[in-house]
Amino acid sequence: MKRIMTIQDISCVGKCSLTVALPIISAAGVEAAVLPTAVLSTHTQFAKFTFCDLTGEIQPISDTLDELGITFDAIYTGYLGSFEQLGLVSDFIDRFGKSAKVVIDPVMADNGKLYTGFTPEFAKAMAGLCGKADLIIPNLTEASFMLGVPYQPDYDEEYIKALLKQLAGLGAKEVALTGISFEEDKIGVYSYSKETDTYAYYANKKLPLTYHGTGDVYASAALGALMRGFSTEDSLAIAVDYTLRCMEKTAEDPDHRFYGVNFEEALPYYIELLNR
Ligand code: PXL
Repeated sequence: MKRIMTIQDISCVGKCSLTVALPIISAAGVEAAVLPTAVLSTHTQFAKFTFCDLTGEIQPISDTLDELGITFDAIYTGYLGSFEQLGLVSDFIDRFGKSAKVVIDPVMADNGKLYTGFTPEFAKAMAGLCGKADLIIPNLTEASFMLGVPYQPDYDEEYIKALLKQLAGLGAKEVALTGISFEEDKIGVYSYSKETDTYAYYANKKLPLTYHGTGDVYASAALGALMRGFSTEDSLAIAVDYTLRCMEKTAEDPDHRFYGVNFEEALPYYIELLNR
């Protein structure tokens, strides 16, 4: 059984980061080890939240796991809260990443805006960390901030391809841009592989809705599929289909929470996709 390490916060309520990554990766039949970077009462999109920083735990946990000889098949990072954490995660990748696939979701921003607490300087530092990845999974806003270019929601295919090449210039072997749409009723992922110098695009239905937490669901589902042996292209496509189903389940539920998607009800479909 594969074992991955995911490094991100735990938001007690909010259906994001670790509370999403753990169940999805477990459903893929992959052991999910966690390195929590902070404990928040909720994610930062709520009107108020507590934030307990666990930066000081990263090094001792890393040292102890290393001394025990524990290794990982992948390292998957999501929301990281400070420059210091970026440095510690970079050290973690140096230590455990040689035989592990490194997947970085540079969670920082969406819809043209940085999330509360992030700055353009942080985005530049995150871009540095992305240089160590095998695969990065930003959305268009995160990509724009990391490259220091204006957020351009009106794009064409040439623009996306050029952006992907610039992102690959940060150092990652493969780059996937999420939330890319060229037709009103379709949305998906555009990816680029430096090794083969090839692009891929996969899209499914675009719902006239947006929900919080879909980025974390997407990256976790892609990681689970990668660990199950699917190619990057197929893993990114499986994650598109699963994320759409999560959104559909949410839209069907008149009592759905405002802060996340009903990813739990779509887990059987995810497992079905992985077993095809
Ligand atoms: O879903 C991304 C995310 C993860 N963790 C925390 C967040 C957010 C987005 O706002 O605030 C704490």
